[in-house]
Order: sequence, then structure tokens, then C-alpha cells
Amino acid sequence: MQTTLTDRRSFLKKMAMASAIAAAASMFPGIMFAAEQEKGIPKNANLDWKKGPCRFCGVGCGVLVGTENGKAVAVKGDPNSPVNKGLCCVKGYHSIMALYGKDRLTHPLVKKNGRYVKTSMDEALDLIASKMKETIAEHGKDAVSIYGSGQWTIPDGYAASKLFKGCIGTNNVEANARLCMASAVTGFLTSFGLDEPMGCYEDIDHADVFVLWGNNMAEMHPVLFSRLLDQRLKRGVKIIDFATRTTRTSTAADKSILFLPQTDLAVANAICYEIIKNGWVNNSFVEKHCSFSKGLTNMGYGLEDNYTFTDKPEKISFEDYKTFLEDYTPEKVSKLSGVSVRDIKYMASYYGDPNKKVMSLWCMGMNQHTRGTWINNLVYNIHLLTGKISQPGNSPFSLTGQPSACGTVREVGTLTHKLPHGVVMNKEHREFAAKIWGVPAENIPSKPTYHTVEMFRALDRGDIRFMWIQVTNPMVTMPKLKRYRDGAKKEGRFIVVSDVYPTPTTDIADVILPSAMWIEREGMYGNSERRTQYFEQMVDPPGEAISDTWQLIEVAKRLGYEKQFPYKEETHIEEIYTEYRKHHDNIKHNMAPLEVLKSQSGAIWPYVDGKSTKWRFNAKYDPACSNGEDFHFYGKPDGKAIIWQRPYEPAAEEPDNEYPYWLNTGRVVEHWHTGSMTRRIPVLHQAMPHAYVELHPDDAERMQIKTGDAVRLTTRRGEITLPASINERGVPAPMQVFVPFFDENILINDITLDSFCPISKEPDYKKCAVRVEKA
Ligand code: MGD
Ligand code: MGD
Ligand code: SF4
Ligand code: MOS
Repeated sequence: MQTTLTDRRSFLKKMAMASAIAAAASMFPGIMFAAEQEKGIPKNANLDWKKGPCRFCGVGCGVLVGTENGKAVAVKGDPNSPVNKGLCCVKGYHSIMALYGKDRLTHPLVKKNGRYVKTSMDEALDLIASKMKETIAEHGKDAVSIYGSGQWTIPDGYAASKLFKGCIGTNNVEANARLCMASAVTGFLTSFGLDEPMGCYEDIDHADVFVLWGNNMAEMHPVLFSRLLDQRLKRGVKIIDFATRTTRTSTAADKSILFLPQTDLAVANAICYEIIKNGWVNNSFVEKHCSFSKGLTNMGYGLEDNYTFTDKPEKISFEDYKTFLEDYTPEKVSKLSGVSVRDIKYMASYYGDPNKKVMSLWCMGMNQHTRGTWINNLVYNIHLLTGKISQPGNSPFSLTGQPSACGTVREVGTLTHKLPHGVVMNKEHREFAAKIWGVPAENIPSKPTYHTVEMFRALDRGDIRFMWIQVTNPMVTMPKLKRYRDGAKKEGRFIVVSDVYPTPTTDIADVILPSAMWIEREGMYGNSERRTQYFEQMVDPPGEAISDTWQLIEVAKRLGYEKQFPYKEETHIEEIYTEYRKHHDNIKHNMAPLEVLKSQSGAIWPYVDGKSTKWRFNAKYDPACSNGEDFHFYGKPDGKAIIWQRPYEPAAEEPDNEYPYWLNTGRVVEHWHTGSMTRRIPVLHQAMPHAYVELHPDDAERMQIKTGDAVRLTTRRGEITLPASINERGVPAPMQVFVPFFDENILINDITLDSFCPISKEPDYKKCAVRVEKA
């Protein structure tokens, strides 16, 4: 793609064409897409249109789904949605086709003597409940667990947390957002004391400069990226792509700056050094609203079982912090990072210019990082030193990946240490949740158990014996996969998998439950900008499939928790949402009532006095500010945000003589994660039929490798062979390779490393050392 990309519509259209999807209109009559879609929907069609959020990414576009004779047949962007104002990307426009793959799971399957046998839903649910009872009786409460998802609806996650934490009494609740958003969460908590961005998408309409910190927004958040391009056309804003790999985002940006993996830590510190040296600090802001801290260093990488880490934060002075930054002069950092002194100063000058509003955006490059919490802190430091925060257009903005990673995992709190409002370690928080849940407060254990990687290690060791997996495909997506696959397959483990298609994860299940997906049921998602959106059931699920929420409720009843799960089938989603709102009933987090979500394209929380709070911590917009000042970081006891002293430290495994390349992994625009849905959408599958390894052209030439040639990748975990891709979708830097993880036939995670950030416990899928050879 060229840098001539212009407005939003043509950008999205080009993305569609570049993925060879333009030909699809004729292949799928009735399902239209891209800029053509409105024209394509037959005028005389008698479609029933209903609104809801898109099934796929955390942008949370509003879509209108047209149904006819009980089937979803058309999708268009909702012009009334403030998120996407009528547009969708290729995945959004094809979303309904994910419902109609030929091999949808329609009946429960139970493994008997190594073969899957069809059973009734009742029988399957009875078996699950009895296995759970048996496991608890034999091995204790902490031997049963649930592993869920940022693609869970809010009621799914709420029911899971209430059942496991409140009723059964184990904190063995985790979700795949641990692999994704955990560092964002710990970044927010350490810097501000409260999770989720302070700003919202409207920041895009006000910012003058956008700095992307290692995320491929053109492919992963396409509609939001199209809003940046739109602003460039209207107001001449600048887009800077700061990344380790050249992507479509880089070519669409005004400036592409490449850095060596992991060295973003050093560059962020160098930017702060420049800001201070040049007198660009907003002194009154820093004096009134910031304090300085440092924590422990050399924390390790979580590679051993039962690894624990507790930080010991310590207050420091601004002077101490300045001294620390002396190590991060642009000259020193340039050598480490490969970024020129000029480019470091260039980035710093935008942040430092009092007349420029700056929005920083990031996603997995910063979160899947063994120092993920730190790099989140360091980018906040830049915004805090310059006072460019919590105002329209001045916004450090952590993007979410999944449609409800914020809504379900972070807000409902489906992580081992979390409760909807608060954490399990806090007695008052436990009492508060227990009261709403109708359980004794003693039921909720005061200690977190296992974060995701450790949960699968515990399954391998046999500390966990029962695991229920919903809306996630860990047998493709766990790092260092082989260990966790072998562990899950061991004798004496009982695995329940709720999914909509057969996957490598259903392959290891003892019971497979067919789920009703997206608009086959009712639910809510919460997107990147704290917007909660509702969707009603629009079509019937196939066969015996039922929603993940209802599966949990049925099992809860069988376990004897009828009193805590009194919900009626017709109204359970509404009942659960209304109950859930009680956990957040305060001006710092209030959620909009269901009527509001039904009548408009969602609402941003805190929803106070009938209004969304668009910019938190700014007294002009946020009624929770109470210190009489212009800003109030009320998440911290002293009302001040923290500027953290965090050094550069190397990655867990870096290239050496034996494994001389960096291995980076990620996504492509056509596919959703493990491809279980998008590979069943023929156009998307044909546009991107299999995984590949991207090489830098110089490396490829040296090894005499051409596009399509078989390449062997070897790490300390194993080897895989896959075709080469040179100068196609993306171009890695020299001595780096990139592999997408959507292809279940080429399991890149068999060779990735399970190192993680000691504070967030989020694995670093972006970095390990690999040998590259022509096969
Ligand atoms: P990834 O491909 O995971 O995508 O969205 P992104 O984070 O944008 O990550 C790619 C980036 O990692 C690269 O641009 C590279 O520069 C950066 N990177 C590598 N190493 C480093 C480093 O050391 N530091 C920094 N700062 N950056 C580094 C992910 C997002 O996408 C997520 S989380 C989800 S859940 C959604 N998934 C998804 C999908 O599967 N398909 C599509 N089409 N869209 C999606 N959107 C969401
Ligand atoms: P998905 O493909 O999204 O991947 O990893 P996963 O969550 O494991 O899995 C969702 C599953 O839910 C699919 O099998 C789908 O068929 C099923 N499904 C769809 N709708 C429903 C429904 O309504 N109910 C039920 N029960 N099932 C449904 C994502 C994970 O991958 C994430 S979020 C990140 S950020 C990590 N990124 C990453 C990376 O960047 N690189 C590498 N190498 N690995 C990674 N793994 C992680
Ligand atoms: Fe759906 Fe994300 Fe595409 Fe919007 S940008 S249509 S939410 S996949
Ligand atoms: Mo990736 S939420 O952000 O799962």
C-alpha cells in the first residue's frame, strides 16, 4: 500500500482490495461490504435491521444487521454510532458469515473411550456438574477452574465470577485478556490507581500529532485508524509510527521510525530526558498533580513454575528522577535502540511543544512485553511531565483488542485477583461483592491463585484437575504451547470446552458444549473507550446451542446455587446486568442503565446524571474530581498520578550465535486470532489462506530464500517449517522475522517463550530468539 491513502472510505476500501476481497460481492450475494455495501443491499429486500456492536475487535463499531427469514443476511455500519459513523472494516462487513460455517457445533459431545458421542444438553450439563463436585471433593476447591475471554459478554463473565469466586469459593477465574491487556491494567493501576483510559475516541478529533508505540493500527483497529486519516485530510495532523516492523501502518503514516525490540523502554526515557533538558516540563501541573516513585528492578521473567514477585515502591524526588535519566541521553539510547538521535529529538519535540496536542496509542507491542507494566508507565510519564493528559486531544490511549476485554475482563473482573469492584485481597471489597452475590463473605478466598500461564502450569502439574474453557482457543494461543497441550492431555484432567466450531482446544476436551454466538443470544460488550454496548438476540442458535451465560447458570443450579442464580431464561441477561451495575454504583464508575444502552449506541462510563464522562480526572468534565483543582487523580490516595523511574532491561531471551534472529508474532487484517471464525469465511480464508514467515529482503537474499520457499524456524522449544514471505504484507527489520498466529496448522506458539512481565503476568509473544534456515 502507498502513502497516498487519503480519506476514511478509500482507506478501508483499499484495505479490502489489498486483501483480495473486492471480488467477494459476486461470491456472496446478500452480504455486502466495504464502501459498496450500502449500494449493494437490494432495495426491495424486506430486511429487519437491528443495531449492535461488531463481533470482532475492541474498536467496538456499531453495526446494523439485516435479518430475513430467521437468518442474518446483511451488515452495514451504523451511521448513528459515534464510534464508526457508518463505516466498517472487512471483518465487520463479513461478521455475520462467521455464524454460518458448515461445521458449526450444534450438539454437545462427550468423549467416551476416546470417541466423541452426541448427547443431550441436559446430560452434558449434568456430567459437568457431577465432575466438578467430584473434583472438589477429591482435590479441593482450587482444583476446579474457569478460563474465559475478552470475547465473553458481560453477563458471561459475571456469571462465571459469581459462580467460581462467590459460590464455589475459588479464585481460579482467568481470561485470555491476561495474554493481552494485563500490562495495560497494571500500567494504569500503578500510574493512576484506576484502570482504563482517561480519554475517549473523541480525542482523535482534537489531537495534532499521533504517536503509535508499536501497534499495527491499520490492520488491527482499521476503522479507528481511518479516523486518524480523516483528520489528516481535514486538519493536516501528523501520524508517527514507532515500531519494530514496517507494516501497512508505517506506510500510511507520515513518519516511520524503527527501533530494536525491547528498547522502547530506553527511548521513552530519552524522550523524558529531552523534555526536561529543554525546559518543556509543565511545572505547575507536575507540582500539583504528580509524585515520583521507583520500584524493584531485575525482577526476572517468570520462566519457572510458581514464580512470584511483589514490587516494593518507594517515593523519590524529581531531582532523583532527573539524575536517573542522565543514563538516557539521546546519544546513549540511539546506540542501544537503533533510533537516530534526530528521531528521538523529533519525537520529544512534539511531546514538548506546548502548542501541539498529542495522542499516544498502543496495543500488544507495549503490553506483550516482559517489562510491559514499565513501558506503560513510561509513556504516561511523558504525558504527565508535559501535562498532556485528560484533555480533549491530549491523551495516552491504550487500545483494547477484543470486543469486551475492557467490558468483561477488566470491568467485571474475571482475573484471579479481581472482583467487579476491587480486589480479593481487600476485606471490604470481598464483603461488598458477597453482599450483592448473596453469599457469605468468607466464601471468597482472600488470596489470588493462578494467573493464566500459571493456571496451565497447575493443570500440567495436577494442582488443577478440572478446567472449563469458554470463548477462547488456548491450544493455539498459549505461549510455549507444547508443554501446556501435553499437560492438558494428561490422565486425570477433565476439560470442558464451550465453542462454536471444532478447534485444537475442542480436540483436547472431555465435553464440548455448543455455544450460541453473538447475535444468536443477547448480551453486552465494553470497548476500548469505556463504552458499554448492548445487542439483542436477532436469530436463533443452531441445534442445541445455548449461550455461555446460560450454560453457566444451568451448571450453577445443578451445583445447588439456585438461590444465587434465580434468573429466568427470558430475562436473565437483563437481570444480571442490573445486578452487575450495583457493583459499580458510584460516580467513579457508574454504568448506564439498560434502557439507555438499548436506545443508543452504548454509553461511556462513568455515566453520571444521565451523562457519559468523556474525560476522567479533569474537573471540567468529571464530576468525581473533588480537590478543587483543575485535575484530580483520585485513584491515588493523595490525588496525584505517579511518574515512575523504570530502567531499560533486556528481554528474557535475546538473539545469540545459535539463535541469531528475533522472532516476533502477531496478526493480519483478514483473520481474527486463531482463525476459527474467519477461516470459515471463504473470502477471508482465500485472501489469506495460510501462515508464513516474513523476512527482511537482505536476510532472504543472503540465504537465497524466495517468497513461497519453505523455511525452518528453530527455537529452544522446537521447530516449525512454513513458507517465506518477502516484501508482501509487512517487512521486518534485518535479523528479525515475523509470523502470524491465525493458522492452526502452523502452530507458531509451539516455539514461542512463556516469559512474562512479573507485575502483570502477561506473556511476551513479541520476542524470543530463533534460528532461520532454508528448509
Ligand atoms: P499485533 O500484530 O499483535 O497487533 O493489535 P496490535 O498490537 O496492533 O502487534 C504488532 C506490533 O507489535 C508490531 O507493529 C510491532 O511493532 C510491535 N512490537 C514488537 N515488538 C515490540 C516491542 O518490543 N515494543 C513495542 N512497543 N512494540 C513491539 C492487537 C489487537 O488487535 C488485539 S490485542 C486483538 S485481541 C485484536 N485482534 C485482532 C485480530 O486477531 N485480527 C484483526 N484483524 N484485528 C484485530 N484487532 C485486535
Ligand atoms: P480466538 O481465536 O479469539 O483466540 O486467543 P484466543 O482467545 O485463544 O478464540 C476464541 C474462540 O471462541 C474461538 O475458538 C471461537 O471459535 C470461539 N467462539 C466464538 N464465538 C463464541 C461464543 O459466542 N461462545 C463460545 N463459547 N465460543 C465462541 C487470543 C489471544 O491470543 C489474545 S487475546 C492475545 S492478545 C494473544 N496474542 C498472541 C500474539 O500476539 N502472538 C502469539 N503468538 N500468540 C498470541 N496469543 C494470544
Ligand atoms: Fe469490527 Fe473492529 Fe472492524 Fe470495527 S474495526 S468493523 S469493530 S473488526
Ligand atoms: Mo487482545 S484483548 O487485546 O485480547
